[in-house]
Amino acid sequence: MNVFRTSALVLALTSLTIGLLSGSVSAQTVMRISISTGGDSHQKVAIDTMAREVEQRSNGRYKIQTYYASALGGEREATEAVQMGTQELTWTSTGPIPNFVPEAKIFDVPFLFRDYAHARAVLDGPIGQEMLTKFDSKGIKALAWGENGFRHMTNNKRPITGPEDMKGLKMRTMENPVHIQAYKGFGIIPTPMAFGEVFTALQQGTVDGQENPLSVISSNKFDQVQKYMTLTGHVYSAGVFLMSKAIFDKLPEADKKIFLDSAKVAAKANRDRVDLDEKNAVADLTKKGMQIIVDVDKAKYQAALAPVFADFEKQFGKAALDRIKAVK
Ligand code: EAX
Repeated sequence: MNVFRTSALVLALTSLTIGLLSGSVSAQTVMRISISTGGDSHQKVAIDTMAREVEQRSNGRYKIQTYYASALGGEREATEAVQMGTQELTWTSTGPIPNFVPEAKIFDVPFLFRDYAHARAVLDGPIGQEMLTKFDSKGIKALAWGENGFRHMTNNKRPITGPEDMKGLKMRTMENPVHIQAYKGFGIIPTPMAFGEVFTALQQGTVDGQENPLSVISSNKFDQVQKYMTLTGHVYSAGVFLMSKAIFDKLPEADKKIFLDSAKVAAKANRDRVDLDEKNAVADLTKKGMQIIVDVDKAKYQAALAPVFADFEKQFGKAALDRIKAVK
């Protein structure tokens, strides 16, 4: 029996070697990509599409393993791993990005983007494309902008009918300095935390609430741990496909194009799923028991942030903010 096994193994190894040398069997490069959100989500669509597109376009020369629900760490850890080259790819919201590319934090300014069409036009236009190049010097290749969505306030204490209702609420925030400064402007007590800890923190009452897009709230079942939501849409949360620059730079030109083109296709699928969630999530979450305030006077929330906006104009320059607002 052993003789038979040994000769079969030798035969297999020999044919593999011949295949590899003749190019008829190409070696497969395995890579990993991760997201922080669990469940059937817009972020899952993003990385599943990325994996499928790269494998198909490379005829299987690249295999991308997909990891969900912070399995490879939170967004900040995953971005650090990509920067160090210990992880090849990740999809992340721009939440932790200011820690890597400070210039990108302008996109986190509350009420900067009018709606999805405006946000996508900015990101896909000169301003957004130029911003992608700012990742290069940080050891990160930003392949394409994805989308997390407009963020809304949820909590367990009380319905938020206006900015005054947020005073004193202990809210989980992303590890994002622009968000933290803005939410303090509402009188919120901010608690920065990686996404993987949020559900438990809400369940245990460590924090009163959090803020996230409908797609995230829905796919992570926050209706089970949050009673009230107000569709404040106070921040547009972009997503971004990141790759280790060291690994990207070593790719043959044709393969670089495969990764860039695949990320663009994945970004479209990502945005399409956000559009779908935006249509369905409010009715679905209401059915599951959340009390949702839909008619929101955003001007009131913007007025409450006037002092913070004055500081953001100093931080980013009024011209830079106006340039984004002026995009049609
Ligand atoms: O998966 O950390 C956050 O709130 C971000 O929105 C993250 O993408 C959620």
